[in-house]
Formats: sequence, C-alpha cells, structure tokens
Amino acid sequence: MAKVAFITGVTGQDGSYLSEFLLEKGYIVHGLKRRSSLFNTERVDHLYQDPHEERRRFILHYGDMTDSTNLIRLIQEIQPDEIYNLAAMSHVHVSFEIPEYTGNADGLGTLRLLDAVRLLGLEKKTKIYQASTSELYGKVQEVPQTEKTPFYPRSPYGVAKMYAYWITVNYREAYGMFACNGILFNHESPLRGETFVSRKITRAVSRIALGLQDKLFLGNLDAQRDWGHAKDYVKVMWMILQAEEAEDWVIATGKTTKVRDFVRMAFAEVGMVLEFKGSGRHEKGYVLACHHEEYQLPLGTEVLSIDPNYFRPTEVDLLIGDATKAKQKLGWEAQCDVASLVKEMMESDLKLMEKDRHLKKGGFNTLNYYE
Ligand code: NDP
Ligand code: GDR
Repeated sequence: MAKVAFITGVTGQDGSYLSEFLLEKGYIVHGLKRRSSLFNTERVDHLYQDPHEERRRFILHYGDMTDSTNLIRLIQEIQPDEIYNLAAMSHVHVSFEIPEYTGNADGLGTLRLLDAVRLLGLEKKTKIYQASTSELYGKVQEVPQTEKTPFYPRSPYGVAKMYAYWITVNYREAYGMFACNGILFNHESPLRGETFVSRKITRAVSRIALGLQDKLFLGNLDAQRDWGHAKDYVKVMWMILQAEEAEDWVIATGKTTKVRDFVRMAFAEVGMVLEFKGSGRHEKGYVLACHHEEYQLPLGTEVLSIDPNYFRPTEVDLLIGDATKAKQKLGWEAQCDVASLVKEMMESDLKLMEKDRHLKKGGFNTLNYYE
C-alpha cells in the first residue's frame, strides 16, 4: 500500500519540492491550497493530474489553517500517514503589518491541525512534521545555534512560530503523538517567493543586467543568514518522520553570509563588480567593473540604494546553525553551498527576465518590481 501524505502550504516553495520528493518515493500526496481569485498553483502545476483520472497520486483540496472544520474534515477523509505542516504567513517583515492574522494562521493553525489528529483518534497512525524556524532564536543568545539554544523571537512571525513549536512538543508529550519540529534555517531556490531578500536580489540583478530596471532597493545589508537550498531541506523533513524517535532538529549549513555579500555574489554572476560607498541609510552600491561581454553598464552607475522602509522594527542580526545532531542521527548534511545557490538562482532568473526583455521589445508592458 502506498503511503499517504498531507501537505499544508503545498503551493509554497517547500510544498512544491516536497511534493516532487514524496511522489518520487511512491507516496500519494494530498495538498491544501487556499482559494484565491487568481490561480495560485504555479509552483505545482507540473504535478497536476486531471481530477477525472482514476488513479491520481497528487490531489489538491481547498482549505485554510484558520478553519478547523475544514482541517478536521480533510484529515478524516485523507487518513494521512504523515502530515507536513508547511502552511504559514511566512514573511517576517509582513508579520509586523498583520500580527493577529500571523498568530492565527501560524500559531493557532498548528494547534488546529494537531488537535484534529487527536480528535479523530489518529494519534498513533499519523506522524506530524512542524515547519519550525531559526527565527525562534531571534536576538543572539549563542553562536552557532543548536537544539539547546534558548529562544528569543523578534517578530510576530517568530512569536507565532514559538507557540507552534511548543504546542507540537506538548502534543507529543501529552498524547504520545509522533510530532516533530524541524528548526530549519533559511533555505532558498529559484522557486523562492519574490519578496524574500535572496530572490529579490537575483531578480533585480538579472533585470538590471538586461536593462529592464535601474536600481535595487534594500534594507539592512549587514544581517547574516545561514542560507541553504530548499531541495536539500525538504528531504530532511521526510527523514525526520522516518527516525526511530520523535524529536526536534536543527537543520542548517553551518555557514553564514551577509546580505551585502549575497548582493556581491549575484552581481558577480553577470560579471559586475560592485563598490559600496557611504554608510547606514546612506550607503549606495556602484558598478566598479564589468567583465561580461553582454552585460555592460557605464562604470560608476548607481545600482543599489537603501530604502529605510525595508528595515524591520526589530531585526535578527546573526543566524548560524549547528546541524550536528541531524548529521549524526539522520545522516543528513547540506549539499549546496551559498555560491552554488546564488549561481542557480541567477541562471534561472536571467532566463525568466529574458522573457520580459522580449515582451518589452514587442511593445508589451512588463512589471517593475521594487518590493
Ligand atoms: P512560502 O511562503 O513559500 O509558502 C507558504 C505556504 O503556506 C503557501 O502555500 C501559502 O499559500 C500557504 N499559506 C499561507 N497562509 C495560509 C493559510 N492561512 N492557510 C493555508 N495555507 C496558507 O513558504 P516556504 O515554502 O518558504 O516555507 C514553508 C514553511 O516553512 C513555512 O511555514 C515557513 O514559515 C517555514 N520556514 C521556512 C523557511 C525558509 O527559509 N523558506 C525556514 C524555516 C521555516 P499561498 O500560496 O496561497 O500563499
Ligand atoms: P528572513 O528572510 O526574515 O530571514 O525569513 P528574508 O529573506 O525576508 O530576510 C533576510 C534578511 O535580509 C534583510 N533584508 C531584506 N529582506 C527583505 N525581505 N527585503 C529587503 O529588501 C531586505 N533588505 C535587507 C532582512 O532584514 C533580513 O535580515 C525567512 C523566511 O523564509 C521565514 O519564513 C523563515 O522562517 C526564516 O527565513 C528562517
């Protein structure tokens, strides 16, 4: 019998990679998607199967983490062996704008899911993976961060995820459920949402190189993140649920990079060397050299400015994870370093933006993304 998985947040970056991974392993995959006035399944459209096909292995259901009636009914229908709770309002900066909703979807949503499993008497059948985050560490308490590092979240998102973390631990201890937290550090890919800093940079640098955009606006260039590849990270979500014991795990590369160095690496992919001048809110980035045959800008062109709107009310300055436990007990290690990640994202965005260039040449409007 094929195993059955239920993925919330299936239309997101991780949902897409995880669906591919589980389908390859022979799973039947059910996913939760939100109703939207526009199509929102672009990241999983390649996995789509006609609902009239009899033996579908990839099935999407409408739902929302704020609706218990929906979650209970779906879990009853699906009877999953494994649930991956990836659904969340996942943007840290946006969580300051919509804190109550973030608490509801990311915090209480996790409770709704866990309690649906308990109510339906599936505690011993259904294993649950909770998408916890390095944002729990927030204000630096210890470097590198391990499973034992104290939490100090710095955003409504981090606080909501802290509730989700502990309610997962509590349901494991109270009801003997196989429920685990993966404390994943930042992970990116060509499928990353366009307003997270990595993708915002690779999109903008591609557009600047192709003459579609003049400038990139960013916030804090000195934040440091432990960036890995989403494809590596979804694999360990599955490994966590196959472990002998239900536990919580730090998943990271163990290396940290400043936002400004990510910017430098992205410009280097189009042969441009950047020079930063000024400091704080007045810092700017200029083109110092162009080594690429095709991508050329006059030397001294200003391609980067700081927009204080992108600063957060409270920031997480430094994240660097120690995934020794996952290496020793699960045999997992990150395969992709930040340089290969930037390269892959730049290759993908250059291709995408090339399409925009053709559209523009043909007289069609293309959007300008500064977000
Ligand atoms: P994305 O933002 O790409 O995807 C989030 C998914 O959640 C989308 O499918 C979104 O739907 C869905 N969603 C949002 N709100 C609701 C809701 N109320 N009900 C149902 N579905 C909802 O995130 P990622 O794929 O990057 O991350 C997956 C999970 O892992 C998230 O929980 C995130 O917080 C967490 N995480 C991510 C890390 C990272 O670096 N990527 C690191 C650590 C944790 P829609 O497409 O309709 O918006
Ligand atoms: P993060 O990711 O907050 O770490 O959360 P994000 O890419 O948004 O920010 C990383 C760092 O870059 C700085 N930054 C900017 N960020 C954005 N988005 N836009 C900018 O213009 C900009 N300029 C500088 C930020 O201040 C920050 O320090 C991600 C999400 O995927 C969470 O869901 C997940 O839990 C954590 O990673 C681990």
